[in-house]
Amino acid sequence: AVSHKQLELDVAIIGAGVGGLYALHKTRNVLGMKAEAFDDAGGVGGTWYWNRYPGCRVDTESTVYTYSFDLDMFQNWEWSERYAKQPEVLNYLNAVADKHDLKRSIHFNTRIASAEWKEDEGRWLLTTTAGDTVKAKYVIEAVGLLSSSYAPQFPDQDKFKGEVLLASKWPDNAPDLQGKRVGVVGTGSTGIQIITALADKVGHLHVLQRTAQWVVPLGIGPFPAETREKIKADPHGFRDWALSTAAVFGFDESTVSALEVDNEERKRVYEKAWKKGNGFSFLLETFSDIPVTAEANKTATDFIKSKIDAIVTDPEVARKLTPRDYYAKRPLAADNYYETYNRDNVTLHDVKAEPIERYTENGLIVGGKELELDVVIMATGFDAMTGNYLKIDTIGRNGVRLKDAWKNGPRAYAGMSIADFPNLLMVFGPFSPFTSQPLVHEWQVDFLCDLIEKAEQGNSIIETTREAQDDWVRVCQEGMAGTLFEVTDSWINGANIPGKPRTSMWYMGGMGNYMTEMNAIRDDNYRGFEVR
Ligand code: NA7
Repeated sequence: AVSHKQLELDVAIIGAGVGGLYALHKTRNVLGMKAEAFDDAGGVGGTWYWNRYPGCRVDTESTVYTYSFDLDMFQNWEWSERYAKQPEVLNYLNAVADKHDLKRSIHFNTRIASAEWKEDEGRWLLTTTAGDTVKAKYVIEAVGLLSSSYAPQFPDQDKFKGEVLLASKWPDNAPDLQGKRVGVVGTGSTGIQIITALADKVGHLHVLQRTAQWVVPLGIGPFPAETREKIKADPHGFRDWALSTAAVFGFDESTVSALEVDNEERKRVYEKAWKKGNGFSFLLETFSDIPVTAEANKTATDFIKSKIDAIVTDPEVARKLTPRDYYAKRPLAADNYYETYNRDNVTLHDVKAEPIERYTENGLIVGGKELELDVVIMATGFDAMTGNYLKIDTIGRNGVRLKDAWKNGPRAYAGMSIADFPNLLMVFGPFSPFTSQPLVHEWQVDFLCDLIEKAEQGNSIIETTREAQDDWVRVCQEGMAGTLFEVTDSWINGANIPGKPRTSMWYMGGMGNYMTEMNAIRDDNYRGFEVR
């Protein structure tokens, strides 16, 4: 018989990405608890471990795509670029893990299959896919917002003699694409990075676009020296300022309506943002109401459309590249995106008009015609926010299953906990603020660790009330209602996954307001969390 390992912990952390690493550091190194982490990857890094596709990089400025807890690293880590490439981000996360000696407490290649609350013991029982068990007082799930890959399959894939690669699980032994005929399915953040990175390397690039998206330049360049100086001089001040903004992208959001200025001023603002680059900056730093009203939104899309028309030489290609949707999905940015379609070796296919039907030996049937391909790259996105939580069969108080509790969409309190699931804590869970990640992960982990410390003074139980959860969800849904994010199909509202309930899953009030609310909750004896 196979003998299974049994482990007893204070804190079990699921995930060794940006959130999980910091949760491990904080609980083990700072609070001195017996804490260990579990990840199905072979190393640290979470999303940065798996996403190794060509062109992969952050499109959030590296100035805020970082931890702040290690002051020395925050001040002195030498990012080479304003938008670090994937190997550099992964290298940074490894360096953090090594410096804080985290890896010895991480079980790699280990997937947690189920989690069950044992009421009589006040413990969670986790079981791995290998059958090993872990008992822990607290479980911190840091499982990733955009980590559960979505990979639709076209019929007859087994007949295809070429290779099909999934961008978000890019294999180390991926074939050399030099000179190859490559098809890219998907034109979200991932697709546009791949397309712009591969166009001048492959033989022919076929872009299989189902829905066009608004894309602005990213503005790749060296890490800005003046920001480096600012962070060095006052790291906490810089961090606190970044957290005080709504989206934590390293700029102050505009408070000016796009409709309160004249045409010329609008053009000046958009032109400046276009030159600077960055999707979030174009959406939020220019004017305050682009994602809020159709009229304001149109001023932004008219501007981007004018760029598409000016850049793309073939009017039919320009037409296909022009979205019909609002500019209210996750905003995209890549340098020379539209320029890429002027290349002779790049062909744009509108697969909404002419669908991808099936594979053949030599490629794909698209719109009834065979497209010969050596490699197909799937950049088809993620079951965002809830996907990874629901992959773990989670059973809370009185046998309540998470998949039933979330049948019509997720329910959670403050983005960090769920009624009926005591001591199950989440880093960036549903109804978290709509922001960039690392600094917000840190903030939530700090909050959760304060909560754990408080629980440790009593009976070690943190139990979110249904009432607090209902209130939080209602406030979040009211905040989302009426925004264009709600009515525009994307992973933000679950519309990208067939059959997934389409709901709001975000706190839309911004990080600054979120912290104010959370601090008030803490001062009110952790209202809603019922620490016993
Ligand atoms: P996204 O933004 O969800 O994009 C996925 C793309 O894949 C999008 O263009 C989809 O078209 C396309 N897609 C999905 N299924 C199909 C099928 N069956 N046929 C053709 N095309 C399809 O995912 P990304 O990975 O690019 O980015 C996700 C986030 O990760 C990103 O926002 C960053 O925050 C990091 P659709 O629009 O659904 O028609």
